[in-house]
Amino acid sequence: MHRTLSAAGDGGDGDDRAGEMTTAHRAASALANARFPVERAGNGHLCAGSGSALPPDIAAKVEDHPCYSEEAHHHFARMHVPVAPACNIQCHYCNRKFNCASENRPGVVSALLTPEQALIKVRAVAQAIPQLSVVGIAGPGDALANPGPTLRTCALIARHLPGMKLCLSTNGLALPEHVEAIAAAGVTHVTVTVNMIDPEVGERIYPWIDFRGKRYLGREASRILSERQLEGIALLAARGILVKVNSVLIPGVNDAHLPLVCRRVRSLGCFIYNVMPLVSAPEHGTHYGLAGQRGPTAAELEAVQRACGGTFVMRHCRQCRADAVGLLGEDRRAEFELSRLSGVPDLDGGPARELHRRAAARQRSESARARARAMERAATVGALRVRVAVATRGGGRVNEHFGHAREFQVYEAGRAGATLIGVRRVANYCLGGEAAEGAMEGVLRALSDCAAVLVSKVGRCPAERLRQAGIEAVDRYAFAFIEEAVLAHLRACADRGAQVEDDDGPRPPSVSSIGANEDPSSRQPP
Ligand code: CLF
Ligand code: SF4
Repeated sequence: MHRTLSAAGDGGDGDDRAGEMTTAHRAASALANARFPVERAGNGHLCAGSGSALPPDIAAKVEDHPCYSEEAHHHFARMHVPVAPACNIQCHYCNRKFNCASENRPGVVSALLTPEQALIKVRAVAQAIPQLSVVGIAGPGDALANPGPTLRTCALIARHLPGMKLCLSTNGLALPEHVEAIAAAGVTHVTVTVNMIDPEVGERIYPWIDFRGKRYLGREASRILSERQLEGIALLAARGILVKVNSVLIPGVNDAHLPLVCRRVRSLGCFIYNVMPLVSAPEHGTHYGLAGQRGPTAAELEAVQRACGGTFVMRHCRQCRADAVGLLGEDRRAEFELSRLSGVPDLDGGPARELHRRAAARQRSESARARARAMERAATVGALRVRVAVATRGGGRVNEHFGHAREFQVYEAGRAGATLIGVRRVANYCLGGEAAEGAMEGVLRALSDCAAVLVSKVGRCPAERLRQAGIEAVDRYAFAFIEEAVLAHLRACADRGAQVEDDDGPRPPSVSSIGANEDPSSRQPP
């Protein structure tokens, strides 16, 4: 089991991932950072806030994009419009579904939209959700295998909602010849899925591609695909479009290969790299699902992310559906089904978005000050490190009840700061006042490497179940900023003389959990 509370060696700090970089990786990193010098804040954020090292034009692209900035994802929402049904390749992990309401994975939608329908939906969402900052086209097929609908949708949104960011996701096969059209359509962010740079690995992922009117199989298909992907990434970067690369982690197929992929795409100007765990189950009907290919464990995912290194790697991806709506981790698509939208709204919600933007900026400044104060207090914890889960429903605060949480954000804290490790999805424990015992088992499994879970509220029964599993339920930081709370918990662990834990060692003693019914407004900031 991963250590939950541990002593780091010399140099152990809040972001020792950077210390794992090889010389070659440093060189690649230096090259990429020469183009996009990401601020390496102690908290591990890709940060475009005040004092950022990012050039202003890049900072403007990053600061409110929930996928390109970890911090922004607490405050800003995205939506996907499913206008791209076709695909020009086959991935062994893909089975697209166009009328599925239940599966929560990429390639799945409730209904396809025309570009005109997409515009109606975007305007409706923009009016209702002031956090909306970006509209993406992420399938359910490939955005650039459907260039007509994709580019027309972008043009319509750019014309009617000029401040909205436009984002595409593609497998990259048709990318090189579309870079200029993408830029002309106002697209500022493109994600390319790159699962390999070696055709020998690729032939275990892609059975075929369709390229210039011909079907290619096996290794030849992967060679062409890889060349096109890498060429497209370099062209995008040269054109000033921010590039994110997604890689699907497939245990036993490309897990050892992904650090090479990461280095290569970074050397070409990729801005941020995202390792996504394979989603594989027989009921999905994919080749891998039916063949029994498993997805990675949380520990395996984390190991590959660490091998890829540092703050370059995204940790907050939610593997969205192609019709997702809301904050990452939030699912509001049912509110905006086309059949519910009566006519085109007259307003685009611009004033409300601007108000939200200002409020978010104030919150982020306040959070940064709180983090700085908490880091000062945590500076003397020595080598102590602690891993905790956090229940949040947005705003960057510990503000979700334990029983309502559908996911937990897992942080690791040390004297140099708090770093997001990943997001663990769960079934929520509380169903209309009834406890779901099966869900509790899932939560305990998902948080088995955490010493504590920070929540806004927790009942006595679940708190006791957690305690028996060695996980402390802590509600004393309710409504505090997340990193402030995580660092305050680290400080509390140090203050009570927590013992360094090794794999066979004792669990830490319980940190006080103020009564579940206490009025949060009466609390002192941690
Ligand atoms: Fe959508 Fe992707 Fe644009 Fe984001 S999602 S097209 S970059 S606006 Fe984000 Fe969703 Fe992860 Fe994608 S959380 S799956 S990284
Ligand atoms: Fe499916 Fe995307 Fe692969 Fe096409 S590129 S087969 S849509 S996962």
